Amino acid sequence: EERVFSGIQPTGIPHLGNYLGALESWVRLQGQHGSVLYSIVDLHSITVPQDPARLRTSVLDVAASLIACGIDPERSILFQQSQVSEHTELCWVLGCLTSIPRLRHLPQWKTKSNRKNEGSVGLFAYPILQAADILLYKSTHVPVGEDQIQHLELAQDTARIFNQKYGDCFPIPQPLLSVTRKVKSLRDPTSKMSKSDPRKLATVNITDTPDDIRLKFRKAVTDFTSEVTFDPENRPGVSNLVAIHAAVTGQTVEEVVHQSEGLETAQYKHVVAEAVIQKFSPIRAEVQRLRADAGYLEKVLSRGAEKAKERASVVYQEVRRRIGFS
Ligand code: AQP
Repeated sequence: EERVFSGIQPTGIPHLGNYLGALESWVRLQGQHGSVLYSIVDLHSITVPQDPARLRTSVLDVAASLIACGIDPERSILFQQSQVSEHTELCWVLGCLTSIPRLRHLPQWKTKSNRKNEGSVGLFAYPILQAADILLYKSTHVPVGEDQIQHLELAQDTARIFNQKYGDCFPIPQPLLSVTRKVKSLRDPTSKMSKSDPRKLATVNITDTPDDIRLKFRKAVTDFTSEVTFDPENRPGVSNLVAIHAAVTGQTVEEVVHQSEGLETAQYKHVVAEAVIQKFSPIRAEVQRLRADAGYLEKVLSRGAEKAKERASVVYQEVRRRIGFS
């Protein structure tokens, strides 16, 4: 049986990149696989400082966003990671099978710890927790972006090491690579769009108002050539707009470029903004409706945690038995 696992951090409302790079395919995977688990990974989010009140709100905001985007709590298991304590327990076990040099070159550590590598132990161990998230459900498939491949390889290695030492327990999880390229920041098209980007106009959230969206695209950094072409190497700014435009309208990049022939970049930004507004208006309305009903969201999450825990505890009991804890 195929089992899918993926996670998103509760670090604020998801953005266009989260949607196109992950959530859209998460929605599609429901019904295509035996079981599908999506986790709001709050344990991961505290590897960098978080404000408690904001974290609390973010968990519900992300739950509302996932449901609004089409994650159906009846068809997938939607839950908050910290509500299933086996994630941390398995993380410890797997950490004892992982060497320090194996972790040192992984991307999360390199980008989020500061230049002198003075990050926390938690940040360093982040990929082990990720491996635990995946293996705890004996997941077979993990939808990931290209930047996450090295982390998934660690999960695969860890599964192999465990199996070799303690007998066949975990399937080797396979990546389901997202085909969309990374959505780039509207302020700096050489870096990815990110929730934690402090620049106000860099990130388009799925709940932005039409006016916000128009403003952000109007101010999007492009170059001095006023023409619509797709050339990510030499023209990252305009190419990012073209990629977004194609993704939100379900067209190919070629179709979009062809349609936009003769438009000045300024006019084109307006076209893209309107396409984004059209795509996200219904989602925005739904997020607002759900956010007003915290009781419902909490119920969905606690029901999800119950279902996740049911599966997690069976696997973790097996792990305990195999390593000699019981
Ligand atoms: N810019 C992006 N383009 C395409 N996909 C993206 N993802 C993130 N940014 C882009 C994908 O979204 C999923 C959930 O991401 P996450 O919550 O784990 O956060 P992240 O990857 O660290 O990126 P964020 O959203 O910018 O968050 P912060 O600022 O909190 O680090 C993942 O599948 C990711 O690949």
